[in-house]
Amino acid sequence: MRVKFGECLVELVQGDITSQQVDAIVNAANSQLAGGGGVDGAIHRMAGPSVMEETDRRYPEGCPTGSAVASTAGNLSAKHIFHAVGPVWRGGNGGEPGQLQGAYRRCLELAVEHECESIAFPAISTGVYGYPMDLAAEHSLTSVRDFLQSQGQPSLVRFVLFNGGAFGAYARVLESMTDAH
Ligand code: AR6
Repeated sequence: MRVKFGECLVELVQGDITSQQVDAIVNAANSQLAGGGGVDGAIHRMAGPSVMEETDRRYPEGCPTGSAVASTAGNLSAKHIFHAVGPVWRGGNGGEPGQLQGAYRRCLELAVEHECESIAFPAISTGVYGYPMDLAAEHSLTSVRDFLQSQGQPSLVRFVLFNGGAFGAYARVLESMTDAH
């Protein structure tokens, strides 16, 4: 599914984020940048050890929740990895929506700073961190739409959803945004 916001395209695909041909791939990291399972495990396995060496050296303090930091992409075909730290879901009253939106926004800022035309996101926080998929779809797509409407770049934002349930949740929200605008 593809929707245009001004000159920018938002695209939903079902698949594996590590195989995307884009300028920047976003990792769903933890605030220690310590690696782990899910997207984080898959990205570090495919990228190779140079990426963890780089984040250890450049970001010894890690990265706060709701933000992101950049590294090179090792063996991946992308030029950059943006390591984004989404919130752990604790019921929704602990500032989780703002933190999730902040993580997406910071990645888009990094994309502009690094002159990326295309960026691929996973559904940050919806795995181990337990963010409900339908709310994650709404909050992340709102953040991306608002950024694209105000900044007019990057040209392509792709969400890579791992299964049909995630794809359906994102598609429903994106569809409702096209009705509205
Ligand atoms: N490509 C695309 N999506 C994927 C892939 C993949 N290869 N693998 C899993 N997903 P998670 P989080 C989906 O748990 O919730 C790690 O241990 C998955 O189905 O990767 O932000 C980190 O180190 C889910 O919908 O990230 C952190 O400690 C989504 O990606 C912690 O988990 C995110 O799931 C971060 O948890």
